[in-house]
Amino acid sequence: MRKILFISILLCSIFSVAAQRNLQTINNAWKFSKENPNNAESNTLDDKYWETVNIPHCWNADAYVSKFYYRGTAWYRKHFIASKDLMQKQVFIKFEGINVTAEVYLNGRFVTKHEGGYTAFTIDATPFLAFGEENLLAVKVDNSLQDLPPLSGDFTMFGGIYRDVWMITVPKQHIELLNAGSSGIFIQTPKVSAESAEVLIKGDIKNDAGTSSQVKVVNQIINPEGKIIQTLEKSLNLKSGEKTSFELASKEITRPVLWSPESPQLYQVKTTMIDTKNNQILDEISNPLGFRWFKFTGSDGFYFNGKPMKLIGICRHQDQKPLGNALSDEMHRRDMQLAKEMGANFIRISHYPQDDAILEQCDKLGLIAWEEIPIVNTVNLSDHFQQVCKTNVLEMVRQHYNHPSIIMWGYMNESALVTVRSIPEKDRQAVYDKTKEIAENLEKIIKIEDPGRASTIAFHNSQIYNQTGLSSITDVIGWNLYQGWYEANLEGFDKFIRKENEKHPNHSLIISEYGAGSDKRLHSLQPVPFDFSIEHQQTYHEHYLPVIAREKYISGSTVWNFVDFGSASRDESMPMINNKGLLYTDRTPKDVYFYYKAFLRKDVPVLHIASRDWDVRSGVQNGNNPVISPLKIYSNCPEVELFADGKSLGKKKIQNFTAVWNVPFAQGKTFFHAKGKYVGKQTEDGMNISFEAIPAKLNATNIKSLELAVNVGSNCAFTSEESNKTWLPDQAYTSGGWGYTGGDIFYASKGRIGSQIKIGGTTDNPLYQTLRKDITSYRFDVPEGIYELELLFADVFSKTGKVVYNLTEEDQSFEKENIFDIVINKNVEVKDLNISREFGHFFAVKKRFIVEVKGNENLSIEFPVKKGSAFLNGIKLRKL
Ligand code: GCB
Ligand code: CA
Repeated sequence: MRKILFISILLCSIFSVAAQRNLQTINNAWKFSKENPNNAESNTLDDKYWETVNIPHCWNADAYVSKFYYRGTAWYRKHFIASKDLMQKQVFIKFEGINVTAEVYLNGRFVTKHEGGYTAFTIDATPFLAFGEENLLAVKVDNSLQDLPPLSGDFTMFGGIYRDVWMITVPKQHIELLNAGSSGIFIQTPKVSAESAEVLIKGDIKNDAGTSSQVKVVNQIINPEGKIIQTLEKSLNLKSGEKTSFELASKEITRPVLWSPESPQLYQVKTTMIDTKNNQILDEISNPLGFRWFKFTGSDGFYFNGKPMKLIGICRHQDQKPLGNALSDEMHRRDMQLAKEMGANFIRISHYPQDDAILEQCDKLGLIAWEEIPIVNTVNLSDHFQQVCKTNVLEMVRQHYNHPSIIMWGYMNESALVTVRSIPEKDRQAVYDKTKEIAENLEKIIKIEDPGRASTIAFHNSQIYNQTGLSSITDVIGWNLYQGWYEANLEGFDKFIRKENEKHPNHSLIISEYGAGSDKRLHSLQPVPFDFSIEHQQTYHEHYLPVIAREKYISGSTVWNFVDFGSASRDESMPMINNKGLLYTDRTPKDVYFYYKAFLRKDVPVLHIASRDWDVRSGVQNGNNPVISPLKIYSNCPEVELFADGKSLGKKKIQNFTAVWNVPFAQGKTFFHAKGKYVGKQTEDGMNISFEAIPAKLNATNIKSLELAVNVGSNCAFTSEESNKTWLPDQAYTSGGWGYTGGDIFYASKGRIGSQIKIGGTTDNPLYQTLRKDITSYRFDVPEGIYELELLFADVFSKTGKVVYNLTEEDQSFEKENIFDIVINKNVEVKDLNISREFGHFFAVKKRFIVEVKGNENLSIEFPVKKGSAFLNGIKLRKL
């Protein structure tokens, strides 16, 4: 103990810490304006009335309200004092991320322009600063569509300075800070096995002083226990203004502690620059180091540290409603924690480089990572476009070079999607050629920069990538597959990927995306693709995951998407949100998250009553019979017993980490409790479910307290978030009961129930998006009395634009004028109703009527057609 103390005192006295690197955020109290005044960069401009904001900042709250969110320029200004002491120093400012382009000015003078919204950049502020005085840092930010990636994409292009800004102050002699936003130090493990490893450390140092100096670069390799195991050093003479590279190889490290998802053991490399004259520390930084190796194969899948491993994980976007992309570091870290807890060992950082906090967490928690730049959907032919791609790849690789979690660099996602769909055929070949040229050039850069990692790109379900040769460029290819969602059946997935492997046995494959949308408000006992029910999403994942786990040639997979994310141009059930997440935007896990957890976690018991997404239920009841409704459990226990209000409903074997009980529900609340044993450990879960029983036959007694609401034209029950009212799935009329007669469920295109277009004037989109067309009548066999009747309409019979990311060949491309009457018990209540003319297309219309039902005439609403089709989107009946 005494000895250690002595040494550390000694170290301090040898390497004086007087002149070290100073790092601090400059995030608070920036001025912000979208007014774009002239001279916005100038010190004389008065910004007193500008909004005061903190970084991370995003200006696009409007992207949760409208697809026409603000995409343009805005200014940020930061006033700060640069102290006189800094005069002897070199001062840098690092911007971790500004979307999409940034022009930086200091004290009115132009410093730099950075293009690309997802990589960091650093400026040397020194020559622009006024020491001992107030300075002005002004940044013009532009998130409009420009000649750089991404040209399009199924995600919101949130604008702003949305990641941290740092001020980094160092002595005149320092580790290089202007190398593509990197740390300036690059660590490789050219040899690594369980027996031994070697480390290669490269870097640049810089002398910004007017005189030359003699320095020493000392690199300490520190093991996970904090012990220095090797010190590599080199003396260098630095002339004034000179930048010098160094390269140091370690001696053999025997039996290195390996980094892996189960045991993410990290070494550190501490790089210290010392002034030889006085032994003072000039500059010092630490970088992570991990010992691991891996191999992708076409037929055998993936190997990590010499052993087969299935990569199973997530894709992740960087936003969170309502903040846009302006997340704090702890929010990023929380997401990685949630992924790790689920049992993921892999993440595709999609579709662009993300915050350093993400990579830091991947290293620490043991999440193997794929990171990529955002060439999405298509490319431009310009040299400028390609140049930005190259710069962004270089920045990504250099900035995140030292993270052992990263094993793969990617650079394209579905790069032919828009090319195929939206570029005229005669121009397409040129775009394919350019896409390939860009891919080949980026591939070269990656292999020169970082020969130790694999390269990859992701494709959509099309043979165009094989035909154009794009699938032969990278080490690994990713397939984004949505059979059972955008295409008809789930098994199409198994067939497609098996065939790919047969045709191209040497392609190393990852299922880089697969997923299905879900909306907590929608529930179905007969789920179908594209109904956005919670149940269909569960069915989808319960099919895909076992196939991925079973097929040996599949190296791994990443779910699309970990969290519901912002996509302003998307409509569907939750406009402006892509709801394929395993978690909601606020990071509450959906039940299906626990399917993954049960499947993946072997170290802890998992038992989850999968009804948090469906704890308010309803169903149609015949007489006094209980209503049967399924209750699902996700668990890794072999067997589970379920109890309802303390009474056992029996034990069930768990299959595919799932068991379903058909539970007899009665009106009211039931407490469910489940018990199991996992590797000798007891585990349990409990929750309340409330149930509303809706009578199949209506009579004078049960009608009194009833508000009967039906989601016409849908297989799903819909619960409004605002009123908590549930609209039952539609049903056909039978004598003595209630339901529709005539007509069909409306499909916007093959396999897509309802319309996918946003409905104006409501937040209950799914209720209005589904409808019954050519309906003859809706009937309720009810006793006499006075009723309030509510009819819901939205005319969706209109041409709509091509929504390219919808991955469908078909669009809603019909147009039809619809005129019909509303006749209630033979009385024409509304004549020649033309919804679209009166209210516009895709607009929610609710009509209420007070009707009297006499004797035993019952209630019948008819829709005689004058032109086009009659239709009905929802109906509600209440006795007064
Ligand atoms: C894809 C895209 C991704 C979309 C996803 C979807 O294939 O790569 O950006 O968000 O599909 O949900 O449609
Ligand atoms: Ca409906």
